[in-house]
Amino acid sequence: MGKSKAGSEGTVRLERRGAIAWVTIANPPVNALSQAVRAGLAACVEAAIADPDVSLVAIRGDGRNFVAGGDISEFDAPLQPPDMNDVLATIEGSEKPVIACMHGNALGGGLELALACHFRIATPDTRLGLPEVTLGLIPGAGGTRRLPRVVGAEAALRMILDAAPIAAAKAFDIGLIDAVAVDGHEPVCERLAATIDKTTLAERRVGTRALTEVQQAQVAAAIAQARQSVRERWPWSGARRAAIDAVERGLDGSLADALVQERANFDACRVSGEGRALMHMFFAERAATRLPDGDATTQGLSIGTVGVVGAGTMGRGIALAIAGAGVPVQVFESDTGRRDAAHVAIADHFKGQTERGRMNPDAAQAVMSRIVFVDTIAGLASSDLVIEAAFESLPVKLEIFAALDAVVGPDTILATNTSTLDVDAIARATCRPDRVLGLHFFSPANVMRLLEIIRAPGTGAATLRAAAEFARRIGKTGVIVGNAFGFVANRMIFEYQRQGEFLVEEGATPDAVDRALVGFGMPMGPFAMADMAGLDVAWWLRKEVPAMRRADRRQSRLADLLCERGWFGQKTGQGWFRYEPGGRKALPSPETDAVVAAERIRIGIKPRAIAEQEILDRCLFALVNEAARILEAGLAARPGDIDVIYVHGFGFPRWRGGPLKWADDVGVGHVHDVLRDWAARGEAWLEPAPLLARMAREGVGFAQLERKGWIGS
Ligand code: T1G
Repeated sequence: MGKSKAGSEGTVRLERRGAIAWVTIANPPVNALSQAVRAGLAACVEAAIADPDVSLVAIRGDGRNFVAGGDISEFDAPLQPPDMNDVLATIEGSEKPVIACMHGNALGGGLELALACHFRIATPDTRLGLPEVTLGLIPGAGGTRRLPRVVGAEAALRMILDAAPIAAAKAFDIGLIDAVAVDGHEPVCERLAATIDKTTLAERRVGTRALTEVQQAQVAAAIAQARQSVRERWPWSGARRAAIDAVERGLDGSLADALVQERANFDACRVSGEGRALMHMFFAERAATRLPDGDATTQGLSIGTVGVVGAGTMGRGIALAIAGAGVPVQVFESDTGRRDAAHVAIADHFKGQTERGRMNPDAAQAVMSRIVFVDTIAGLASSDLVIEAAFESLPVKLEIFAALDAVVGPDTILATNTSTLDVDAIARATCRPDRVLGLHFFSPANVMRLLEIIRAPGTGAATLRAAAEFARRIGKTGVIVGNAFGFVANRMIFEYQRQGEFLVEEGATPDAVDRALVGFGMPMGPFAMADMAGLDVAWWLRKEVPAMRRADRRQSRLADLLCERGWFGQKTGQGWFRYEPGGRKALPSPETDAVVAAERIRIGIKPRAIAEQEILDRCLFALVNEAARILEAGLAARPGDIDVIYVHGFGFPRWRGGPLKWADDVGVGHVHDVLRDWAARGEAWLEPAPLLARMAREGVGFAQLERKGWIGS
């Protein structure tokens, strides 16, 4: 599991001002409750309680956050003392009132710390939550015991299962905090220090408090509703089931028993496949735009104004993503008709959003006002970043980049949204190759979070850093990848889909292949996904891009045969599946089956029954094998980057940690052996990549590759 710079150190300061002891947690950047912080917190609270001049202990966080939770990087081993529950027992058992002064993020162990305090206040910006299940964990420091006693079982279970933080105002409404500190923490603490009645402390000790009659009355329904919602929304989430069990056990009985049970459930989650996978994803997402150490010192460029070239589907989607993140964007489109069509399409988009209640009219108007169309490329002259989203033709793009070179400033970053062309060829055609890179958005660009940041050989570190920061700012999950055909996401999906088509040639149906992969956890199967994207897109690529039709690889004609009949998928009502007019439900298509049957005869394949396991092995191990080829070529810096790409780009189940984390769990040796067996049966392209063979030979998993130095070697 990843390590972050947060949590490895951390200190806690104690300073007394008058009768108030201020205990400040300082463990940048998020004040994670590392071992050092837990020890420091215990020492400072004990010292404050022992100080005769102290009448109130106030706990707060340094920097932008209160406390973002337990230190996740410590969870790949048994927790080290001091145990957070012991630290919280000292706080809750104190004879002097302890108040949690929250701001920024108060999440996980941070909120559990606040729940053990006798009073809780938060500035208006505070976000309070127990997001542990997103890590495959459960609250492990009394949250499943204390939260239901403060807000009731129903609200507590909703917070734990949804894992969505709530704002300070909402927290006040449900009784989670005692006050919204609109004028800062100090005035509230000073008032409290002067008026506190120590006799009331006992009832403020939440952990030992009994449920009220009202709270007791809602328990059965709340638990039943919680279990039902997990069955319906998160059937794969063992953590959510474990959290409900802990809450249910903690509703009665002693605090000590409840904490023992909660910790047992927490530890079981911590070592579970789901927990390892989700914690892997947490760190992998944050590492995916990290530059190699040598580049890390490079001062970045700042991106204020952004231009987009092209108002087609991608250009509009990119403009919507940027404007939706609060960044003004100018769109250059030379063709009046396309410019007008874009205006209409954007207005329709927001009309639909407001009519469906997804956006209020004022917010929609604010976003629309950030999108300005210009009719000359000179209109983009003041841009700090220009994203080209024009027709997928190298001559067209070279002409655009030459024109941009002439009008924008010397430090302006020029990005191409190409999905198939050589970013290096485009960069070398400009006078600023160090400021040129690819920003590969996925359609629809205003919805899909993945953004491949394509690093050409000449792309400068400052440019990459600026692009990575820009990706975060517009809510995208950026991943820096190398410049080769298909980059990473499409290169892998091509192999996955090719195996699916081979399986249909050999006897499977599109529906059987899709059902097998949906059963694995994919949101859609390869054939329904292709029908949704439009078969004509890949058809055009196969005709225009030689790399799509390599002679050294088995090719299937099935998709071409469908396209030659004008069957492009959902958009034409017929593709791999059939669709009712205006419908999107994939229905078996006798016409497609007839085309497949005829093709089998033409190529001399006698259809056979194909087991589900074969479908999974060939489609998913093909992904892993292509990823190994990408890593050995150094086109991705780390296996986790590929996991992030595939989870965010194609919905690989996050709770499996992405294809390479999953391959490690399955066993690289097993993956290798299955691929080798298929290669021996004629599937030449399933021959294990040299890197995969080496890993299998030496018993090395993807998680060890960075340390081994085998990436790009
Ligand atoms: N532990 C360790 N490192 C953490 C961390 C954590 N809880 N949270 C963040 N980091 C690192 C992160 O890897 C990155 O490192 C840096 O801090 C900045 O993070 C005991 C068991 C708070 C909303 O799930 O949601 O409490 O890449 O880029 O965008 O019962 O961090 O710089 O080396 O995300 O400003 C529950 C996780 C934990 C919250 C801030 N808490 N964190 O977002 O910064 S389990 C969470 C976040 C727990 C208890 C249970 C976000 C943030 P690096 P960042 P950000």
